[in-house]
Amino acid sequence: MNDLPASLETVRARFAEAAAAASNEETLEELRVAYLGRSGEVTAIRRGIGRLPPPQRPGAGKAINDAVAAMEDVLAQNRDRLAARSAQEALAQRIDVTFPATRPALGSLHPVRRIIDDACAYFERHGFAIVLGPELEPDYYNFDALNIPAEHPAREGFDSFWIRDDLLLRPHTSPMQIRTMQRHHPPVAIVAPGKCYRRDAVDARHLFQFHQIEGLLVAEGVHFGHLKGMLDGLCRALFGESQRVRFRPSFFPFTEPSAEVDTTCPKCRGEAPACSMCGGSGWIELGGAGMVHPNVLREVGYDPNAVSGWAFGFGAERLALTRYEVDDIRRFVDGDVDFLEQLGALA
Ligand code: FA5
Repeated sequence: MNDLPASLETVRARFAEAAAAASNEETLEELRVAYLGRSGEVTAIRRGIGRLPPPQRPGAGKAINDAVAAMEDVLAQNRDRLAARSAQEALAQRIDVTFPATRPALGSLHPVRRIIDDACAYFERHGFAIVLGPELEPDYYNFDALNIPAEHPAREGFDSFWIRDDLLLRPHTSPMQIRTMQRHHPPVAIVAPGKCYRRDAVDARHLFQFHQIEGLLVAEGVHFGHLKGMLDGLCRALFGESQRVRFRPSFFPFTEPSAEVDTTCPKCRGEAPACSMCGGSGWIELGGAGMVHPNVLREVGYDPNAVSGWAFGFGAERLALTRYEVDDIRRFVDGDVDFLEQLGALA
């Protein structure tokens, strides 16, 4: 035990080196047990004191106590080091709940969808039901039942994409008049929105696939004034209170009398001779309308002497063009997200 200070110093240095290399609390604890525990190295040295001559014992005891105190300091310092490191790691991984979040892109309803919803909501408020029908229709529903017999020239305007000899993609939503009346006794009050197809060349006013909103009211004593009132109200609900509606005489085989319905050009209100929306006329055409033809009522088993009705069919894209003052219908289908976002912001 004469070299006690030297061997204590070696043990202490080894211990300090191992403690500095420890990467977690468990390793530090293992070191403490291996050096300072009941069977640890320093404890074994302490046990040797008893074999020393009595005068040397106090000095040896003090040297060992000093070494143990120094090693406990080393342990404490390394515990602090590890605790500081894990606090720093936790800070690095911390989720800052006060940090402004990245807003997910929510999108918005397509302007055509929105105008269809708004038109339907207007009619629902007046007690109409919303009905949907097939986009592929037999020519019976598209033509014959609508008073357009084979070889009738009106078929040409509605010519569409034929899937079979007797089946085509519907060119208008008017077949829903027949389907509704065949299923229900009068009175009926429905709105039928949906896709339509025509082999029209695509330009600023035409698409080959577009949407129409069909309306039908049949009951006792229904007259043209009711139609005018409802469509006037629709335009004011969709475009604003100052909006006006104009009816021009027209022809549809399934209505008599028939009319084309126009609404005030929202862009120039008739005051710009070179207006890009209405061409200077001051009016935008929305679609056709009229009193349901007696032949159509008879076809579905209704008595034209007992009930009368009106119907209309508006182009939904034309409504959206009018509301958003867009001058080219193709803007609605060319997938330009910036354009759609601008209109979405006008919701
Ligand atoms: C009809 O389709 C009739 N079924 C409307 C009707 C219903 C009249 C009930 C009487 C009673 P028309 O072919 O005019 O009518 O079309 C109506 C509207 O659909 C047009 O005014 C226009 O707004 C829209 N439309 C027609 N073709 C296209 C197209 N290629 N692209 C975009 N919109 C169109």
